Amino acid sequence: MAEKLQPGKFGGELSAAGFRFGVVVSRFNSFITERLLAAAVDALERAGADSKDVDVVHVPGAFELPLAAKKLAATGKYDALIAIGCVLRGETTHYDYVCSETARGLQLAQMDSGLPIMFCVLTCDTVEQAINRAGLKGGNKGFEAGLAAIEMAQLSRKLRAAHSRVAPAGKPRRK
Ligand code: INI
Repeated sequence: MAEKLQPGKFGGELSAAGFRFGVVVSRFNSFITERLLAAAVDALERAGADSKDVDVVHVPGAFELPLAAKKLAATGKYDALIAIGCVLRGETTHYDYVCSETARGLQLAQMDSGLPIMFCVLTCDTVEQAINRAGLKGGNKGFEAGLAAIEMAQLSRKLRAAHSRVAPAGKPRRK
């Protein structure tokens, strides 16, 4: 059934059926990242994504997430990506560089490609803080990222459809 769009009111539902997702996950601090990954995939599949429509790519550390995400986006195969990492503060300033460049790189990849990329990178002072966000007191940020990916995939599809209805490619509608 054709979906009715109300002018100026768009939202993304939480059904993942028919969408394709890519998950990029860092092996650094894998005790945490594998729990985030399991929860993200669980969210996608519980919402109806087919397991063959969810690809998982591992990279060494969080710093490598942006390039892998950019390359996945360039395949044109996915409706949304999820980038998963865990950066823990150490004794030096290394943490700050890894955090800021990972966030900056992922946002750049997202804006350059136009593909939604979820930022599921924990940036914590302690292991305890990370554990709490990977399935303990603070819930699981991987599950939240899975839901956000579905919502953004849905929203992107709707906005694309709405845009192609009101403005044929290359002919922006004038007021
Ligand atoms: N990578 C992480 O994902 N988390 C960390 O906590 C971390 N620390 O603390 O060093 C980390 N470093 C590795 C980095 O992401 C790169 O893989 C490495 O520098 C090679 O480019």
